[in-house]
Amino acid sequence: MKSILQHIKTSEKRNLAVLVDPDKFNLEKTSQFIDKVNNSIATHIFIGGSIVDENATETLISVIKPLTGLPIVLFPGDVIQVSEQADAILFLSLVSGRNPEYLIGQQVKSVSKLRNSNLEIIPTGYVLVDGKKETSTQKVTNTEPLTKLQEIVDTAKASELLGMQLIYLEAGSGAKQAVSSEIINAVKIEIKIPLIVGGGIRSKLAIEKAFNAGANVVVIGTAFEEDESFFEEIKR
Ligand code: 1GP
Repeated sequence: MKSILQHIKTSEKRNLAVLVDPDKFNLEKTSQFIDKVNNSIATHIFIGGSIVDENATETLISVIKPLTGLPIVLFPGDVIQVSEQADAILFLSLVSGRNPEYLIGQQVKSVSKLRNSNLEIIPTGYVLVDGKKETSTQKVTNTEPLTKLQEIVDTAKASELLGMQLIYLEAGSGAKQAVSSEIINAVKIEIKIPLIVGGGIRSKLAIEKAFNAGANVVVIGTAFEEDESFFEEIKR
C-alpha cells in the first residue's frame, strides 16, 4: 500500500482534509458528521488542536475509525495528542517561531510514544503566517506569525533543505484572512515537497483558489464546526 505521503506526492487529485479538534467536537454527533465527510470530496481526516484534554484524541479516533475508510492523520498541538490508533502523524516543527519547545522540545518528548508505533511519521515544517487575527497557535506557542513574503518563502525552503517532507502554511484556525494565493504560489515555486494550506478557508471558491495557487492539500476545520451545511457545497 502506498504511504500517505507518497499518495499526496504522486496523486493528481486535490486533497481535502477535514480537521477535527477533539476538544471542540461533540462525540454525540460523530456518526452523522462522519457520514457527511464520507459523502464529500474529503480525502483525509486530520485530528488535532492547540490544547486538547488527555485521552480526548484516543477517544475521538476510536469512535471515528470504524466509521470511515479515510486515512486519519494526527495534527498534534503537543505530545499529549500522539495516538497510535491514527494512520499517520504530521511530525510538526514550528519553524516560523523561535520557541525551542515547539521547534524540537515536544518532538523529543514524543519519541517514547513513537519509537514502537506503526504510525507513518511525516516530518513537516509548520509555518504560521499572519491571518489578521491572534490565533491559539500563536498564544499557546508564544510565537509570532510571519508577515513578509520573502521570509515565508525562505522559511519553507530552509525546512525543505533540513529534510522536511511537507510544508504546512497555516493562517491559524478561524483566521480572518487565509494564506494568500501570492504566498502559496511563491512558496510552491521554491519547493519540491508538497504543500498543505489551512486556516480561514470557508468557501468552495477559497478552496479552489488555494489549489490553483499550488496547494496539494487544503485543510478545513472551522467552516464545518460552525456550519455542517458547508458539506453540501463539497459533496461528491
Ligand atoms: C487550523 O489550518 C487549520 O490549524 C484549519 O483552520 O479552522 O480556520 O479551517 P480553520
